[in-house]
Amino acid sequence: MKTGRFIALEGGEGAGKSTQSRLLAEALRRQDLDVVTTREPGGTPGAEAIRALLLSTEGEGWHPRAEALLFAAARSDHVERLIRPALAAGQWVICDRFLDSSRAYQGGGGGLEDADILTLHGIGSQGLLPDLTLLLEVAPEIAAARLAARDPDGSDRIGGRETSYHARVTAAFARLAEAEPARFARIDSNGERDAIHGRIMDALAPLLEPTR
Ligand code: T5A
Repeated sequence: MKTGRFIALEGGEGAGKSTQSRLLAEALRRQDLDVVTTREPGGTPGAEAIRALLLSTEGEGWHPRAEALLFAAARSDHVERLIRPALAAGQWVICDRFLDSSRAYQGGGGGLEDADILTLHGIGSQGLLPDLTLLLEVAPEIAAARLAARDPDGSDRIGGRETSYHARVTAAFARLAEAEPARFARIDSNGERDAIHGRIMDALAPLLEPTR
């Protein structure tokens, strides 16, 4: 069976994940690779419906455990219906957020046990992991300035959280990357888009080598 490559981009809000996903997909397509871009929560109709529930500002909000279940359910549908079939067809899947967002946000930010989040991932997605996880790391004030420039008064249920929550998320991402250096590449994501893209292509070089 042909197998593609699975690349996830992770990091806090405003780190530039969507921007860099797009630039990466364009670069890989220029190398004649078959590329699918997708995102979490979302990526399939069912998972996008769950995304709408998660991001809604109506009602009482979700407890971290309920949130973790919803993210895992969305991911399960996404993996089953989009990611695994694309990989089996030999496509490169570039995913804006994946499992490590649950580990950093619901775990690091929300206080859930990492083992519990991994258990949910085992049940929902049979433990699928990316071949490479690009952790985009940016100074908080730079991320905040980017988000303010894009959307001066925007805030949703998930994004609109206090500074200490985001600090815990950032620290959790760093711990995850330190624990699995073979799966993670930490990308300095301050500065210009093209310079960051260059760092990402450098990190991806070992994966591209066998396909040339
Ligand atoms: N979540 C998600 C969980 O809690 N658990 C989970 O399991 C999962 C999967 C998702 C929320 O859900 C949470 C995490 C999030 O809180 P979202 O709307 O998808 O919400 O939020 P983000 O993924 O964070 O998306 P953002 O758009 O906010 O951030 P990005 O994608 O990192 O940044 P991007 O590329 O959109 O850039 C932001 C702005 O900055 C500009 C862009 O043009 C854009 O305007 N920009 C730059 N400007 C200057 N220099 C650069 N180098 C720039 N790069 C980008």
